[in-house]
Amino acid sequence: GSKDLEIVKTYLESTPKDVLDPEMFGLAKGRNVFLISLESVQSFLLEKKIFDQEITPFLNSLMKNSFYFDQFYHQTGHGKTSDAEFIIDTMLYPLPSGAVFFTHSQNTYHSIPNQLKKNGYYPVVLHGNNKTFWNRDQMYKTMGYERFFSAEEYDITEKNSVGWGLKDLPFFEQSLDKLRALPQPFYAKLITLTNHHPFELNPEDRLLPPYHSNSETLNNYIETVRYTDEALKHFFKMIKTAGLYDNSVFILYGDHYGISRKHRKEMAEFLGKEKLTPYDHVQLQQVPLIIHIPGVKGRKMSVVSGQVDLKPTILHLLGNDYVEGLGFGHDLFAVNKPQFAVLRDGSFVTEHYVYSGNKCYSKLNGEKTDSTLCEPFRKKAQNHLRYSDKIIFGDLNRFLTDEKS
Ligand code: GP9
Ligand code: MN
Repeated sequence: GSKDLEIVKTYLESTPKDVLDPEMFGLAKGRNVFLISLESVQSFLLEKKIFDQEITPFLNSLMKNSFYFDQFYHQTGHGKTSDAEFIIDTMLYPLPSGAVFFTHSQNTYHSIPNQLKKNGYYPVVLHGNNKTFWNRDQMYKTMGYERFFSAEEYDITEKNSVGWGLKDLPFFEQSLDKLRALPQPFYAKLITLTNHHPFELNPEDRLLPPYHSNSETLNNYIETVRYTDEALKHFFKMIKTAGLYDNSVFILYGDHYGISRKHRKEMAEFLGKEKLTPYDHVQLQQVPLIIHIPGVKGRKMSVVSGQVDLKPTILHLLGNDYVEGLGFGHDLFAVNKPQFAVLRDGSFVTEHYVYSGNKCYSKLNGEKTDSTLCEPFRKKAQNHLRYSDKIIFGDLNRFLTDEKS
């Protein structure tokens, strides 16, 4: 136990500390937080048109008034949505196999909610699925959430459901009623659902002309992403009407990919490429990250980063100069943010390289390059994953005190 703790601590202490941007530190202090999980939304659809129509018109316009990260990667494994939640709340990686929400729900985690409660925040989760899915009811208690509004607290009918359940628009509508009744400031995680494989949608919710590739999955995906985008547009309107907009901060992220490798032929066609290489596959793991702070203009942030970086970013934005717990993230606004994202399968991205399947690619043009150029980063990637696994398997966070060290 404690020997591993020393090894991990020594490693973490050997890495450079975040040099915070004073303009960003505490910028959203005391505001409500809307953390919105965009089910299966990948970045390749952003700012893209089919038949001359935008697929994500609302997100595209929101991005223009936000901090928008165009090199942000998901880092999930078998635990899918729950892995994304885990990474964000703990700045740890998910496990090499299985879902940490199931296997390690009794560990100690210095999660975002656990730390924010000390700032007077009220952390909640809202999601229109059964509370036991991904063992959420257990894990959310461990993570320090005060309330979990799950399917049983929503009015779910045949009419307002499709595919996996409650459609995103009625989900947002009913969620707003619940949010209005909460103590403020709240930290609310809202998990969308309609854009989930196999991407079913009612005819009246289809807002784009049908796309015709040989992949029914891709065709449907484009429509459901468009639907979720529309639901978000309405949600923002409702939030403004409710008077909750100005004193809040909005963080929207894609949880993981929606289109698997199986559809690479149709994806290549969609992207106008001859074929997709392992380099392209890694680049397709980019998911949206939009941090919208009403009253702040924002800008495009081209920093190689991943979900693990969200915890320090959120805590710093809310005015915490200390981030509790052992973990691997770096503030996305830090002046010295390392340009680095490792995926759970060991692939990684740096400022100049993309590494996948034992091959090193130039990030600029996707061509194979001398693998010794990737070597130092490969070691770093392995260390991150290995030490993160040690922390989870050994429940090492339980040995830390809550106090600043
Ligand atoms: C289910 C939702 C989707 O509650 O989170 O789960 P996923 O299959 O994407 O992990
Ligand atoms: Mn998901």
